[in-house]
Amino acid sequence: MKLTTRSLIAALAMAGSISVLAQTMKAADVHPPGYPTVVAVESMGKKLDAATNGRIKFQMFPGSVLGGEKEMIEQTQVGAIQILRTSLGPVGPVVPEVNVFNMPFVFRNIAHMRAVIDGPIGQELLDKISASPAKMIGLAWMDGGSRSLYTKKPVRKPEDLKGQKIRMMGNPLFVDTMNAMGGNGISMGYGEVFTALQTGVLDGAENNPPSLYTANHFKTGAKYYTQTNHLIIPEILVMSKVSWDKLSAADKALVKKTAREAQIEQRALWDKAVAEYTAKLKSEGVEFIEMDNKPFYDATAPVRAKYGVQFSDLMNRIAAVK
Ligand code: GTR
Repeated sequence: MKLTTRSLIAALAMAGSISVLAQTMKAADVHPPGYPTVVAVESMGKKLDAATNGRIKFQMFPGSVLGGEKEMIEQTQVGAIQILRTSLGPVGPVVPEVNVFNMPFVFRNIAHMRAVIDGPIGQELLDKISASPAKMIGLAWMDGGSRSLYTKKPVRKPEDLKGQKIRMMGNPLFVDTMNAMGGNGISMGYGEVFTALQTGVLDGAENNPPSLYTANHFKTGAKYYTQTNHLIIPEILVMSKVSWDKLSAADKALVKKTAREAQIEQRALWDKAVAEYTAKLKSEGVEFIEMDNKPFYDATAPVRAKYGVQFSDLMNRIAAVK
């Protein structure tokens, strides 16, 4: 039998060593090119390309071109997307254990969230995702800052939210959070929010400054940005288990290493983006409303009680992280 490269590759593939095959992994994100998460994942792809002599590469699909986060999570589960950067919010319905990080005011501030995700609890949650039946491997965390409310009418206290329809990410926990905060929580994909704000289907939404700016939501009249900081949700980089299982042990280690480097790179880019987009929003006339967020914290206590009961030990451990 003549042994051509092609027949050798085919034989190896049949023998299960298919990681020798060059593969371009589809990487997806709802954010546009240039956004910190997109840049960090692209740079991870370049490192993998260089380290494997082109055997593993990423092709980035930014700006929701492959769908919203719910749809992209589903595609990742079946292996149609290989690398996904998503908020942890919409992961909650498929891996309920991660909801501990999705609870309102579970982190005191960004520094606290970072200390938790960088430590053993962060690793435990990544491992829980990988071990769950969701068919996704938790590779690394990314920073999604702190989410606050933006509305067409100024809001300073829970009573001001009465009757206001506020978009929340797809997870019943967030709808309950908004209802507890005084508004009417409406679950909707990120890509639909702009039109819904414009047409009056929504009165507001909530997010961090880079998202508020890059998704143009502030251009719909939702220009009052109330600093509730009610959700500090880390974002996550996951790989489809279907693709992961095809990698050699050495490639798995390389993917994990470069993912961790992407986490570090994204954090630095994120801090710059928050400063830059906060300044841009202000210069576009967005009013940042500083207020006491304790009434919002108090109002969401029943949500922490309802969803947190299954995580009480973990929540104590999170609270104990300095
Ligand atoms: C952004 C986050 C996205 C997405 C979006 C949303 O802050 O980076 O992953 O979750 O919010 O509100 O849907």
